[in-house]
Amino acid sequence: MFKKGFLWLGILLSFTCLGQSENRCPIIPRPAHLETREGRFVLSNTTIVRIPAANPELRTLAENFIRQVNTASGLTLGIQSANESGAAESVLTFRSVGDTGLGAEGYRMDVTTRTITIEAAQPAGFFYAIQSLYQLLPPEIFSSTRVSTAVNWSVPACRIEDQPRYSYRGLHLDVARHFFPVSFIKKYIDLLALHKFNTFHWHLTDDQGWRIEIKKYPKLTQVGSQRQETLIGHYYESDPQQFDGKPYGGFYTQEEVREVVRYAQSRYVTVIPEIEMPGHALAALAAYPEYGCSDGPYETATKWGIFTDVFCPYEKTFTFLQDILSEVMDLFPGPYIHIGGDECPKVAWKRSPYCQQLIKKLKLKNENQLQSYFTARIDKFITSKGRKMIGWDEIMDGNAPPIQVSPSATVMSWRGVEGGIRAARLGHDVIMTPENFVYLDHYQGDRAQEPLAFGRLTPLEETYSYNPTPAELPDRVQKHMMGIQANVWTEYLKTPGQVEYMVWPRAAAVAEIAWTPATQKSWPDFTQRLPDLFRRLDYLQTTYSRAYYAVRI
Ligand code: TNX
Repeated sequence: MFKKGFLWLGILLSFTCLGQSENRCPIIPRPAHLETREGRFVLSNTTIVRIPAANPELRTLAENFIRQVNTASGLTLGIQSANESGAAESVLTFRSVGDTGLGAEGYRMDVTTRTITIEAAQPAGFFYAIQSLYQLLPPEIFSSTRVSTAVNWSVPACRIEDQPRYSYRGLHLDVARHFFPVSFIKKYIDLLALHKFNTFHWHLTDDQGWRIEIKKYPKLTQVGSQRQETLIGHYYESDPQQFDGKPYGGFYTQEEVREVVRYAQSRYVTVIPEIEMPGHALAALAAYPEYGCSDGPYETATKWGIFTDVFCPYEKTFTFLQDILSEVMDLFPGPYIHIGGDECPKVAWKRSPYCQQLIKKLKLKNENQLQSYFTARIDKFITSKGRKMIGWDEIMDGNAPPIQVSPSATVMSWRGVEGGIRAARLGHDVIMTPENFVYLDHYQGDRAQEPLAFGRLTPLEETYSYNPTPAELPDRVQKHMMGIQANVWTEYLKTPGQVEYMVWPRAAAVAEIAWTPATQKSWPDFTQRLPDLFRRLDYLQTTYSRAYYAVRI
């Protein structure tokens, strides 16, 4: 009797486990609330996608979903508007509701064996529901051609209520050190949207290249987008310096920029352009030397690092930069304009009689304050156009009387977390992007095994462990923490494949920090969903790193 009891318990347990392993929901980022149920919803040729009448935005979302499903599976899912009649056995319903209680990006999804019902208040919510639905389907769903093997095109029955932890969820890409074509930028945006990021930070200018066409100043791209050759190998270690000896260049036309912005918009991604000032400006100075403190000549940098030639705060420089920003604001409709502000050496300003006089005239204490003055003027200009300025945390370095950086400036905290916390205490909105956790140009595994990368080791688990708003931060600080962003600097990343290798899977860890409530975040659970991510990336023809399986530190 006792033995029989054990036998039944064993059978029952193995069934439950089987059920669980069949009905896994390997969504990244993990939803805020997820309940699995028994059974599966099977897609078939009789499945109908039912959408609200007269809602073109939802119709487009549904049609895109159907196109992808039909392409990969060879099925012929149909679409039906809510006002059309007709019964269907298996239905995926999009229901637009006034208020889900889950915010503008939230959604509810109910999957039974016969129906899938998605409810959201805004199109972005439907978009995120669809990204979850893709990830509940087999990874073959991401194939760009019809899959020839037998696949069970089904979704585990479950109930999801989802909404993001942070309103700002960003991924950055430096296209100045190395240039990447529009086709790759679009693929990058696709992947970030799939993981529910809503911001793409496009680092468009730096010492080594100016990558955006500005009509009023054509030399910025004619001269500044080109360099003579590129340093290969580490620049800060003792290796003998080597150059590849090849001219290098590239830039985006304004038409291409508009195309990227539109493409991102249709995936609910805002693009933030970054125009670096006053430092990281050599490529611009190579084109227009009159805006530097000496007469030049300057050359677009061929090495990596920080350069002492920066914009000089002449009146004519402000005019030049404001003209540039005006064109930039025409191209990028989003609320934010990023003006860099990082790593601006003060050597040239110290030597310049003009700067020294200006410091006296404005009663400033030092050159750091001169940078704050510079930033404050640019901020005023951007704000006057109805936009918001973002800068790296150095924009706060000279923030002391008589200079007050306007509290409307948003700060990206990259040199650790303290700068961000300090700025938030002063009432600035802050985006956390600390280099020790979310710099994806750092090594992710054993240096001996990994391709050349920047600085320290930041393995997947360390990235995953980051919490931008730990409970001990006071509420008045927390409320200014808008979210998180991972940065991808490309000194050592020449090809799309090399970029992807550094980004995935660490960006997936960042996505989970950005979206999933702290209580639902779980490293062991995340690692169980990794193989699913890798299979999806395989079908998406995206390179990724398996360093996690090798690193044990
Ligand atoms: C610092 S992060 C920089 C970049 C470099 C990066 C390398 C930041 C705002 N500035 O210019 O590419 O380090 O990790």
